[in-house]
Amino acid sequence: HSAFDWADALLLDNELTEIERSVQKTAHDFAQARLLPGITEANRNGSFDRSIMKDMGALGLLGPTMPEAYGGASVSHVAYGLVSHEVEAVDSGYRSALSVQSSLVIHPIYAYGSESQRQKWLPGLIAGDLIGCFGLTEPDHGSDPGNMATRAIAVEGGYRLNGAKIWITNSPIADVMVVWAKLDGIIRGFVLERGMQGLSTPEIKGKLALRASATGEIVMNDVFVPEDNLLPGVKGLSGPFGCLNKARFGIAWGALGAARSCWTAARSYTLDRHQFGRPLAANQLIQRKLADMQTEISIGLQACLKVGRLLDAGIASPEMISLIKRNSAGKALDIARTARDMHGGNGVSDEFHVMRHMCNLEAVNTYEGTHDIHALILGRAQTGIAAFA
Ligand code: TGC
Ligand code: FAD
Repeated sequence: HSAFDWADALLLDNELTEIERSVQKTAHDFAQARLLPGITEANRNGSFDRSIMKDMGALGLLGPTMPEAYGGASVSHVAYGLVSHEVEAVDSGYRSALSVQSSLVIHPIYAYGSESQRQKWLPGLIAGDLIGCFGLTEPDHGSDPGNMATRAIAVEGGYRLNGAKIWITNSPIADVMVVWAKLDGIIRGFVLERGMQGLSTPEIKGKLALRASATGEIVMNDVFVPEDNLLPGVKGLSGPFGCLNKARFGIAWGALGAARSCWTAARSYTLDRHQFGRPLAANQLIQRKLADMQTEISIGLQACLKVGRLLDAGIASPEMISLIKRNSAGKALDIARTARDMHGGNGVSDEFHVMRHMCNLEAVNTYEGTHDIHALILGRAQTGIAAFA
């Protein structure tokens, strides 16, 4: 038999292609060298440095599955998942910025946009010169976006939009905003640009999660949007949900990156720290916690890999993505809470990182469909009964 690698118990690395391994290494080295050193200060100050997006773009980490014709790296969904995993190992806020840009802005412009819209926005977004955001959630419609109140009406040369989106990652710093609104009762996607009259993006202050990510509103007061900024290729809820499928897939990989950091931190800490004359790690209770973390992360990543291969083969279903998003986010949150506990008093200090991950994962468990909403999606799929309402 071969030796057991505790850090990669089920040999995920063996399943990757050469290209995927090299993308993972690029993302890992970038995250550790460029993101990790500043994260504690950024989290304390609640600040996001927009040059991070340019640096990600320069390495091909934004919209990595996009064709080369638009500046993309044209790599697999698994490679995209690995990028999310490595970036979120440092902070879920940085992975949020990457997810929104890649899955919620670049993807819809590519999948639903005209050729001229692709040419206009994709190269800048993929390079990180432009920052995008995605407005679906509203103050009164979060889990139930189908009942959104934002309206578009047709006017000479385009549309007028009225409404408000809330909890929007990157809205305060975004140059372009993919906004979903009802036009004659049907949900359509519009690309708004900073500077349009009547458009504002106030920042949300006082967050106790994802502090290193900018979050805000998109307030639209009679905003005129030219005809050229309507995404022609999609109508109805399947538009925003088609984007969410991609983002939720990346989050499933990402949350386990945060979990991995918490697990390995708890392992190192309990090996180093002595109480009662021996390492904490010598205790059965501690080892059991480490074994549970290793098990959930290893199994969870195999599920992400499986769904990634199915996505690349074009045969993944949205329910599979709900299953892994829910599993990864929920398990990662449990792991982060346990790792925080295993660090004792030091665990509440930001210098040890685990509590920051724990707070972030509360939001990760909520956004992109809450843990319970994904349970209801899976419940509907197996009973045929929609329990939402
Ligand atoms: P339902 O009847 O289920 O479906 C309506 C139409 O949509 C289609 N559809 C999908 N299409 C593609 N992919 C999916 N996953 C789809 N799910 C549904 C469906 O086929 C149907 O199409 P058609 O053509 O027949 O009309 O709609 P419902 O209103 O009953 O939906 C229920 C529910 C709960 C599943 C859905 O509303 C839901 O998923 N809610 C959660 C909302 C959510 O996830 N919001 C995320 C906002 S973005 C965000 O959080 C970004 S944070 C990112 C970061 O910072 O990293
Ligand atoms: P609600 O829908 O009000 O849910 C509250 C609680 O009720 C939850 O526990 C939920 O599970 C439960 N619940 C709701 N309906 C049911 C039901 N039928 N049965 C049982 N339980 C139910 N949105 C965007 O559009 N773009 C973004 O970029 C974005 N970024 C975000 C960033 C952050 C930091 C956060 C926190 C959120 C972000 N969101 C974004 C919004 C996010 O998607 C929503 O918060 C999420 O979908 C939940 O909606 P809600 O907050 O209105 O909660």
